[in-house]
This record gives sequence, structure tokens and C-alpha cells, in this order.
Amino acid sequence: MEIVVFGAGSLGSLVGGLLARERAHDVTLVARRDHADAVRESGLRVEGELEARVDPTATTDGRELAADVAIVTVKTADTAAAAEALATGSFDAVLSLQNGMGNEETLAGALDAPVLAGTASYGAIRREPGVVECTGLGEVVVGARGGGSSHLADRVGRTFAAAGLETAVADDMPRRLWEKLAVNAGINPITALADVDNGAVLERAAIEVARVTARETARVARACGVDLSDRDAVAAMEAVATDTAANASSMRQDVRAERRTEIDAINGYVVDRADERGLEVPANRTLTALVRSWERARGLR
Ligand code: KPL
Repeated sequence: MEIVVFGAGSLGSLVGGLLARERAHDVTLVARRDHADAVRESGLRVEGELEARVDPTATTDGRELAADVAIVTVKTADTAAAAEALATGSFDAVLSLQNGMGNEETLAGALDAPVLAGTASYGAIRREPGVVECTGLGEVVVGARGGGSSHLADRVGRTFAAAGLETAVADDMPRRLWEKLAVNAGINPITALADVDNGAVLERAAIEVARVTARETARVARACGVDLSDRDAVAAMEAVATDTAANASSMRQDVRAERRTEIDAINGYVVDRADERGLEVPANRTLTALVRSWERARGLR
């Protein structure tokens, strides 16, 4: 298969690297200049829980590409720009494997290709240009963005599984996306603000905040017509924190690099949907306000 990974940072490089193992697929990484240059020069090294040494094509220019599948792994704030670039190319399917909500709609609004929804709970960190470490085994879930079956999702799911990624094809993606939102809402801001690994969320001081945040997210999901119980949201959050205990969450990596975070598309999204429905979400509201003030203090918003 010809596969483009648009936004090959940590997760995108991990997924792209595994798909390129044994030259099983023709993979192109669209990445930042330093990473693309290093991959072109010495290949991509995947280290840690999963390993690979591969030679994908690497470029900084995401325009006029063609492939069977484009996997989008950019930050939510960059989805519109990614959609615009991808619209100049040609793809049979586009899969969003991003945090936060609303990415699939943004992509579908700009692209002719069918857009699949996906979630990934693998821990990944880009150690240096050309090197990505898998810091926690997780799962990829793919499916039709509105729910139901999809032969394209089946095909992508089989491809991912054959590459060594734990993959499920789901017919309830709207619920899966809300469950992943509860996971990220519980883990990401706490780990970013306290500068701790994901596993620290399970410790005494943090766990109550993380649980309340996941429960609030589930309540808002139900108000939006998605059947996600408090128990499932909390269990999913705790399972990911356990499986990726040694991982630095993507929001913590953003804060450490002094980059703008995805708070608006995670806890901020929960707050916005809650406000529309007159629901109280104090934990999500507080975490959103704290991360936004961190961003404001650094001129990032
Ligand atoms: O999605 C993640 C993230 O860091 O954004 C998890 C699954 C929490 C892994 O760290």
C-alpha cells in the first residue's frame, strides 16, 4: 500500500515506522524539516517497546501527494492546514489519528476522499530528529466516522494489525472518540501542569481529579447523545494511564517544548459542549483555565 503520514511527530513516526517495516508498504512521512532531513539522511529508528529501522520517504511538503491512505497525525490546531494541503493530492481514504474532537469534520469538509475516524493510545516520544521511542503499548481503533461498518476501515485495520500495531475496527466510533476524549481530558492537563509521567495520574493526589474529569466528560457525551457510562470513561482513563505509565503525555511534551497545547480541543471542548447544554464541569473548566493561562503567560495564545 502507498501510505502518507501527514504530521509525523511522535505518534505519526511510530505508526509510519512500523508500517514501513520490511518494506511492507511504501510510506511517506510529512514532517518538520529537522526530522525529515534526519530520516532522509540516516533513516528512521523506532526504539523502546517496539523496534524498527526503516527508510521511509520523508518530506516537508505535504502538497500534491497521492496514496492509498493518508494518516493525519497533526495537532488539532493544524488540521485545517493539513486538510488544505491534502486537498491538493489524491487519496482513497484519509484516517484521522489525532487527539481532540472535530478533526474528521474539518478533513471531510475539505476533501473528496472518505474520512475515517481513529484513536491511538500508544505512548510515543520523538527523542531526536530521526528517532522515535515507543514508551507504552496501546491500541489503535479505526472505523467509519459516523459509526457503522466500513470496508475501508476493515482494510486499514488489517494493514495496521499486520504491521504489529494492536488494532481494532469499531462500528461505534463516535462513542470511541468520546471515550478517548475522557482519557485525554483526565491524563493530559494533569501530567502537563505537574510535569509528571502518565502513571502519576493514578497516585493519590491526582486520581480523584482525573476521575472527576473523566466522569464529567462522560456526562457531557451522554448529553450529546453518545452512550458512554461514567464507569467506562474512568476505566478507560485508568487503563491508559497504567499501560502508558512511563510515557510523557503529548500535552506535557508540548509544555516542555513551550508549544501551544491541544487544551481547546480536549478539556476546552468538554467545557464548550457543557456550556451549550447548561451542565456544570468544574474540573474540566479549572484544568482548561490553568493550561490556557500557562499558554497566555508565554504569548502562545
Ligand atoms: O493520547 C495520549 C497523549 O499523550 O496525548 C495518551 C494516550 C494519553 C498517551 O500519552
